[in-house]
Amino acid sequence: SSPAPGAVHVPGWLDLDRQRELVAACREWARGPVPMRHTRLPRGGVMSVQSVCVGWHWRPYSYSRTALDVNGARVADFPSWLAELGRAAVADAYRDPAASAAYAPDTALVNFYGADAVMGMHQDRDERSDAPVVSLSIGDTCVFRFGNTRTRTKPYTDVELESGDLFVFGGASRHAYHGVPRVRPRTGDPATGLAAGRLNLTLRTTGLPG
Ligand code: MD5
Ligand code: FE
Repeated sequence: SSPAPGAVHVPGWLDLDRQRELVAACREWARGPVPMRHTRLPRGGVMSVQSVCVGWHWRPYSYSRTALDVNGARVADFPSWLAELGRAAVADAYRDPAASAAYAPDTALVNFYGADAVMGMHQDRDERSDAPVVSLSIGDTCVFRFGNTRTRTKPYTDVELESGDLFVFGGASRHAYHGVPRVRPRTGDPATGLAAGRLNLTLRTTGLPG
């Protein structure tokens, strides 16, 4: 379904095997070269979500190859299979072969939400590209709050994102405010390999050279 122009929600897009593969890959990335951690905010806060990056390292509010705010290591390379998964996601969401063939994500942000983790309303503005963002959810269901491009408040639409769901944010939705006000504990299937919590992978195009 499409809650706004350019935004497409495809429930159950990832089968259980694919979810298990992604959980296993995220476990490896979480170990290093840059460990998964709570990102520190410039004003001294710490995000309740834990994150690890692939391809490019995101810190508030820029991308780099090395994680100078964590351990100084270079992040893991962005694998070609992940770009291929992104193209398949865009193809299925938009049903537009040209849009999917041109899709070349170069970074993934992996977010892990424990039972009490939340993400406040924000825009994703650090990418120098208008390419869509591909979001994949595994584990516990969450409430995803999909807002507007002007304010972090109403109007917004709350959408339940379940394990296996795909969401693609492009076009006019690319710069909408959004957040995760709550996770629904123990709603996920441990057969994904995730005993508890929610995992979200977002594939993005930084627009940065090389
Ligand atoms: C999540 N992550 O569920 C979300 C999925 C983040 C973040 O928000 O920045 O790590 S990405 C949702 C997204 C991306 C780009 C645009 C819009 C939503 N949108 O217009 O609503 O952990
Ligand atoms: Fe975001």
